[in-house]
Amino acid sequence: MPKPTDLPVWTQLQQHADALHDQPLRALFAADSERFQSFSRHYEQLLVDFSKQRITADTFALLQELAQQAEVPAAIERLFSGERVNHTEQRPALHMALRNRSGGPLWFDGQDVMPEVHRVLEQMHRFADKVRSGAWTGYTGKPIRTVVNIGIGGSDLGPKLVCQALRPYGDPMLKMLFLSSIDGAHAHHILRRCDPETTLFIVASKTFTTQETMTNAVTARSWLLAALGHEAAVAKHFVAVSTNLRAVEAFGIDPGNMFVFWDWVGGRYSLWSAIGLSIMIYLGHERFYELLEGAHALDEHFRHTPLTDNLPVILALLGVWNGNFLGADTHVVLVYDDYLRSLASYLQQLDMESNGKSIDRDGDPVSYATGPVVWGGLGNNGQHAFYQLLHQGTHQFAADFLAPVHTTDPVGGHHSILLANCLAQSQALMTGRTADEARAELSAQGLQGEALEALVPYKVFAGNRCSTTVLYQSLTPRTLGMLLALYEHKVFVQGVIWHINSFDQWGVELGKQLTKSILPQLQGRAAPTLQDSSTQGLIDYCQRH
Ligand code: G6Q
Repeated sequence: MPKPTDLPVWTQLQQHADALHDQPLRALFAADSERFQSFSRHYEQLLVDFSKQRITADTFALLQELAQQAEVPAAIERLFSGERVNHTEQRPALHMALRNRSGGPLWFDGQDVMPEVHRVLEQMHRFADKVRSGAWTGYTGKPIRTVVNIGIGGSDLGPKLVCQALRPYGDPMLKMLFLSSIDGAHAHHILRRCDPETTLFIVASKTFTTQETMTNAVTARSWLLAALGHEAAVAKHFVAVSTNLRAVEAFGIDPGNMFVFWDWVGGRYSLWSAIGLSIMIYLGHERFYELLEGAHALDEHFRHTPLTDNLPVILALLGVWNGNFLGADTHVVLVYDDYLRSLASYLQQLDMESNGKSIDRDGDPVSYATGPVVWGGLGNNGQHAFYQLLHQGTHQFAADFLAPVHTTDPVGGHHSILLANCLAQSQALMTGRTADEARAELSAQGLQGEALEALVPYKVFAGNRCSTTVLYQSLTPRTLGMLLALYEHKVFVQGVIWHINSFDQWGVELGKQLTKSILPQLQGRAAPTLQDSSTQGLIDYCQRH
């Protein structure tokens, strides 16, 4: 696979970006009344409007050419055919198998992985049904009322996002809690909300060695045993989700209460696997399958749709255009949907852990920007907080607005006001306000002369800030599955173009190793080893105080 900067089209895009510099978005809209039709695409319940991106028909054609020259279609086929696309760990990335609802096979190393996927799905299905119906009881015979997922990173963010997002579909009798941080305050506050007799802990860890998860699991087990007084209670209140059978047994969880997944599922791509057990318990198996079906529909779209209409490919190309040619180094996710309040954090991991890389697939340092800083949150709240920077700050950014056309909670006129805010913000970012417009507005408010002129510069909005708007008709399990798969594949395509491996995460290792050398010192169990003076100073301060 080629390096992007070696592709002829890369230079053409640079020249094109320079030429486009003087054409504001406003002018592009004024010149073409069909701009929305040209630069928006539908797929099932999704509408993706990218007409507020700084592109022309030429830009779009050049970006398509970039995808061709970067051999994106061949890379998609390699992904789906189970090649070891994660070359540094010698693994495929076959999360699409977890939601493959076609009945057809998906292969890895000459073996169809689907029978195993179905086996575990059925095991989850049986277990989830028992918990939901009350047939599975705690040690003292009471039904489960609280489910605590203990996991971190990929073993936390996905299940938490989906349970929050699909709350209207969840069992109102079940309280869903997510324990992730090593901060004892998190365990303390979660356990305070649990009744040991009716709580089920799901220890979710691919490796079953993660310090935070194992420490929280041990704490939860001690808490349970202190309350219920018998080791046998563990089997009724703890289940495990992992790829590591030995570690699960060593922890004391009955292998019969273990749900497996496989090395070819990356942590941040794992909510579709047994890591989604909490989701299935909360929503029930039918809704969980609908979530998988939505993601599968998007997988099919991604695999079979020509590049010009292929939503993940389009989003990926726009990200590359903004990041590598227009100078945007952050990507802000602005969500007008309270149920998706954790989406920005979820996408932050998906994108930044996948594409926050600076060594390419040949082992060479890259000479171009790769994954952006991803941030954001609830858009309407953000308007009263950080949007100032978006409208009048000095940073270049790209934005995604997301909103549902229909709300699940029709309360008075709230939803149209919410949508109006969403649409107004992307419009304001795009059009801005000229000095003449600011002057006219101030004058209409009764200001004149020097007082008016002094305020004008502050009232000007440069505009020309680009965004994509993703509307979905309503947030169902199916649409959520589609949305998440949309972003997964976008991230993959960008990794292909940037010639990096989106499926490893070596960058998280060093801090873990250093923690192990600092901890014994902090606990006073070891003599000081050779730390730098800052780290040693901080250790000493903690010990003194
Ligand atoms: C995700 C990462 C990371 C991982 C956590 C938890 O892609 O690998 O976020 O999910 O570190 O790991 P375990 O599931 O092994 O506990």
